[in-house]
Amino acid sequence: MITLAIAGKPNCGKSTFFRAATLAHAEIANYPFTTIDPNKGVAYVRTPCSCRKFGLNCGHCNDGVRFIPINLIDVAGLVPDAHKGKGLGNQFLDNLRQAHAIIHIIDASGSTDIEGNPVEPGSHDPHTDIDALIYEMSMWLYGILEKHWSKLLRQATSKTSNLIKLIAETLAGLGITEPDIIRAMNETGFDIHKSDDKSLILLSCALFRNAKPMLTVGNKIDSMQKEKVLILEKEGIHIASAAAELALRNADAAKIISYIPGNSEFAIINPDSLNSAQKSGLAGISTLLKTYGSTGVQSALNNIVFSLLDMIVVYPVEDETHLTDGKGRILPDAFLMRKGSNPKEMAFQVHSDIGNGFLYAIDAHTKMRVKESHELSTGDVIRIVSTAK
Ligand SMILES: Nc1nc2c(ncn2[C@@H]2O[C@H](COP(=O)(O)OP(=O)(O)OP(=O)(O)O)[C@@H](O)[C@H]2O)c(=O)[nH]1
Ligand SMILES: [Mg+2]
Repeated sequence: MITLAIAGKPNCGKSTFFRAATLAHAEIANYPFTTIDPNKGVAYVRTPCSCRKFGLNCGHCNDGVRFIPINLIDVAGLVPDAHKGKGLGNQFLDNLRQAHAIIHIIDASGSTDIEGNPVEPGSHDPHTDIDALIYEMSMWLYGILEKHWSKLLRQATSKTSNLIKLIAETLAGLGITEPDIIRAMNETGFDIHKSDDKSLILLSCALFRNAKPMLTVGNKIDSMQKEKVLILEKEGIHIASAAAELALRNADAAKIISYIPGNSEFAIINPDSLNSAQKSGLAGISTLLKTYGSTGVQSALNNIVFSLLDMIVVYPVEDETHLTDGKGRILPDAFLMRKGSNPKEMAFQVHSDIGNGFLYAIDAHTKMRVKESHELSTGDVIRIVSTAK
């Protein structure tokens, strides 16, 4: 399953974002290092369900909106020099190992300093937090690489191809692959014969960038002037209010409102049951939704999975006429796969036996056979025919 890690300096709203996205418990408070041990939970990406294209109601979506699970990890805050052990040190950076991508939360309202201490709103420039986090993560990776560097160079016997393999073996636990290393070497003009500290640091930065795509999320927009939020958005920062999303999801869970995550509106179920604080809270969030289109939490998750990680959604079925599995359930599974995946890879995602016994596949839209090498598209419903049951 895809895993995303939420990272950022202390007190920027990581746990609030995590709770809003998962409804799992996580401590939230206005001081640094509230979170020490990572919180882990299940969040969802949102996609139009393919059942509607067939005029069906699968029973696994919310009015045609399908939610597909992903893992989310909320880690401890990261302060300058964390890679040298400052703050909670770099132990939690290890939590990033398993992440396919990183959600970098910044406090866009500028109401916390670089170490997460509350300051006068607007007095801290959130842009500085972006570079600080990238620097810490890159230096952490550099630290790992540097520890092994002289041994790796010796074993590589001056051959770049050997070195690439050896680095990949050393960093395999971080999800860093040979193509990541080749790209990073090309980007930085790495030369095995001139590898000094500086070139190794540059390589580490590029490696991190390639291996762990990152979306910067400017949080706390509910406490900011619209003009300032729009400037950040223009700069390519994804804007969000995790607090607003958390309030909406909690109110939906309590049946106070009806809200589908990612929507630009919600409905109050019983207006007479609300006290005045609830009424004004919801009115404020309603204005925020009208102003920015959504709270930005769901769209952040979607953006990472579908844009940065380039995933598509495909649905395996056993019966391409009724779109059912062996138990008669309509489109019970929705898989996230890398763009460019083919039916045989999809068969392996269902089960390794199904993949090994792959014969051919049928596209439920066209009812035609598709080749093992056919590139799948998002929304495809595919029957896999395999010798394995
Ligand atoms: N106004 C506003 N406040 C928020 C938002 N998200 C979080 N906060 C507040 O920011 C403070 C820190 O929130 P947390 O979620 O605990 O932050 P964190 O990044 O997990 O903090 P650490 O675990 O200490 O690193 C709390 O007072 C939250 O209520 C938001 O979207 N808007
Ligand atoms: Mg926290």
